[in-house]
Amino acid sequence: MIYYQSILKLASEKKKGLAILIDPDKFDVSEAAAFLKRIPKETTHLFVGGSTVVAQLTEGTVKALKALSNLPVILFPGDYTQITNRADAVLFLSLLSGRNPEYLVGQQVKSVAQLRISKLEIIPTAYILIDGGHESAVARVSQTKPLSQDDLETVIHTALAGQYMGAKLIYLEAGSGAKFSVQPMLIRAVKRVLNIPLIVGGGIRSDIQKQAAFDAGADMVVMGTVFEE
Ligand code: 1GP
Repeated sequence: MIYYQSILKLASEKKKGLAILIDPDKFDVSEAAAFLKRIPKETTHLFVGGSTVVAQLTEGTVKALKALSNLPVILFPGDYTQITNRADAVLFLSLLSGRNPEYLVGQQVKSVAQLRISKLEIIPTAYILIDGGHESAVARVSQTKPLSQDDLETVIHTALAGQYMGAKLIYLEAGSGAKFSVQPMLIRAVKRVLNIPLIVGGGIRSDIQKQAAFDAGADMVVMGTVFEE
């Protein structure tokens, strides 16, 4: 688990991870080199995935990124067709905020035929959708509702359920392009009860928002839309 260990190390040394999310649907591979020059120097990981991506696009995007960058490329798949052996690792997501069996375990079972013959590092991740003030693609595609930012208890219990079930990471997601990112108070409350790293993403567009998430206890922040634009 070298990629997971590197995230654990960041968290244990109180260093912060910054993942730039690349949605193959919105990414021009011929611009990959220019894109990589523009992302922040403190970037630690590249995440690749999206809610509605065509399979071949993921493969081409990962190939281009691996050729041009030494950063770890981690799949953040919207469904099992987005898995490609060319990446380094995969966040093995279970959408614990929802009650749609397809995204709790169905997609995971469908992914096994490919995963079991690949060298991808598999990182079990509890994925929790939080209301970001918009209709997110995750909610639309998964047909699930996000948890309210005000319902601290449910968010905390969902994150802990993930940890008790063996997740290695908790991902609080406000949804790509969220109007409101996950509030620092919520990040702080979740981080306080966890003993695994916490990833936060969705609607984080500025250094100030990013720093606020870090200060509240996020071990890694994910930013996508702001760099897509
Ligand atoms: C979405 O958390 C990520 O899955 C990133 O969101 O595109 O809003 O940065 P943004």
